[in-house]
Amino acid sequence: MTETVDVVIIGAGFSGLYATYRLSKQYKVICFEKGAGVGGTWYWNRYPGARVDIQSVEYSYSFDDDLQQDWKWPEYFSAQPDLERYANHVADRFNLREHIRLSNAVESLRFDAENDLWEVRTAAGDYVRCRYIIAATGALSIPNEPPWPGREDYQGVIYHTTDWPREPMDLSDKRVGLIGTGSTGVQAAPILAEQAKSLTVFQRTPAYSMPSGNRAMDEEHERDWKENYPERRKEILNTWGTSMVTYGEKSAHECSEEERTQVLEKAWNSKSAFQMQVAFTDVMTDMDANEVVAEFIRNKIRGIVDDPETAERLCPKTYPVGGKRMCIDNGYYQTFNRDNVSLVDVRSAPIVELTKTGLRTAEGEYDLDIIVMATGFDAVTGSLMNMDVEGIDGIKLAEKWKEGPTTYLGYMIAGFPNLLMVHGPMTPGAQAQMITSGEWQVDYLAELIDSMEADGKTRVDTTEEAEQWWYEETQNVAMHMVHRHADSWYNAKNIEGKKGDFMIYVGGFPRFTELSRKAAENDWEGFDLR
Ligand code: NA7
Repeated sequence: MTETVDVVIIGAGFSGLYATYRLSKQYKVICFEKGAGVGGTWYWNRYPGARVDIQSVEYSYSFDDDLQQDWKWPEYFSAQPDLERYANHVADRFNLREHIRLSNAVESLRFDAENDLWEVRTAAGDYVRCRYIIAATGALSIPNEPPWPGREDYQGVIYHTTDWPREPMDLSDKRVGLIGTGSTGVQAAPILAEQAKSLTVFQRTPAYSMPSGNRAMDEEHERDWKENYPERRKEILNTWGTSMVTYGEKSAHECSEEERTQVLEKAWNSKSAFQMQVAFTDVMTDMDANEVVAEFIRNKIRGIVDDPETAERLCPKTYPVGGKRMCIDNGYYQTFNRDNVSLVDVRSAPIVELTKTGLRTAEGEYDLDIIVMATGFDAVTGSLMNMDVEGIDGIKLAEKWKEGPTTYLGYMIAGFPNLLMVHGPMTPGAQAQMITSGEWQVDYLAELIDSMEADGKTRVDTTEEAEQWWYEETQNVAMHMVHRHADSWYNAKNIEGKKGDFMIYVGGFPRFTELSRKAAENDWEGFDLR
């Protein structure tokens, strides 16, 4: 039997859940989710230490005041189980489950241009026709596992952090190897070090990280936020990263040594990585100003880590602060003072292969019972590219994007009408706090659908000119930012062979929303409505 609905939403993560809530009020909606539960990122990522790196009072939904007043976050920075519990609570509280089909990954999408309908086929055998697709497929869902040879010979166990088993594991007699020191590796290392017999951290590029200062939520802090939510949520939308910061008013160059230290000490203890990036007016645009912050962090590392050689190896020196995601940790650098932890530099001596008993780098062999890959993701485009998506005239998305993605404002792809994306390529992505910025994008797309319905339109596409304009804006804005001096998943340089254009819009959330609003107010300029 063929079902026909108005909207198919792909993904029941935080954006997909909100899209389901928002759109099911007026339209017939189905939300397909690959996982067996809701929560997206917070359903999958259950590795030891998994925790949000933005304060939970901010990293939470704003759409319903009763929800934000009722919900109690146990800690400043919630751990994965609390975030998953929150996602489930929202699904239950707003009766979203009647629209959601779990363990049901979308495999293919085909546009039927005669009828302006999408045909959706899923792994569980569902076949649905719908007028609109909202792809809330997540920026970080397809794991990146470098193709080292010898994997089949290795007799231990390999886990990518995003596929961590649900059952508790006893690591007390295990020699664990952790590859990768991004946000994930930095969170996992302290816990793995406590639980395992030994931990060897294989580091290619050291992270800049600052202490989260996480602790149990104190009542005063919670009350203060709950009393001021309406104004704070508005204010957040006007910040560069949709997260509360106090903008520095001076350039780093204008400050005395003493002033610099004062400002940076305050930022270091602010519980916000974004605060380090705005401590001075020019941290993210001027490499010399950035270096002031970088050296401050290096000195912190030198002060924490006992062994000077290890400390120096942990100091990032090849890219600017904030050029890739700055980490916020719970005792990461202190971990290297433990007797059972060692650090191996795989920049100078890369990993060559996995062996029967562990792995081999260009300099030596390491025996490991478990290898933990905290090696990141085929980010931003991976999840959509993994589906078979066919637009007008049989054009395949994988073909269109083979050199890298192009989109209009991150919402649409020319030749793929009525396919709308949340956190799509060339949106601010993780350069903004993703729940609030996701809600904003869902509201924008809902407004587009509502206006089409009101005007009797059945098709919205975009043009290659509009895509080209947004491509240039995205690349140009990055050329003014220090991000251009770092290889990261923002510019696809984390995956070998990718072109290296910016896939994340680093011009700040306010500029992104301003340009989005301008398009809407200009009769949906750049969108081709029929
Ligand atoms: P990231 O930030 O992409 O980090 C991946 C890490 O894995 C990073 O340290 C990489 O080193 C390392 N990596 C990747 N490939 C290799 C190879 N071949 N050899 C050695 N090391 C490697 O992913 P995360 O999961 O930590 O964080 C993703 C996002 O989650 C984060 O941005 C936040 O938004 C939350 P590299 O730096 O590439 O040299």
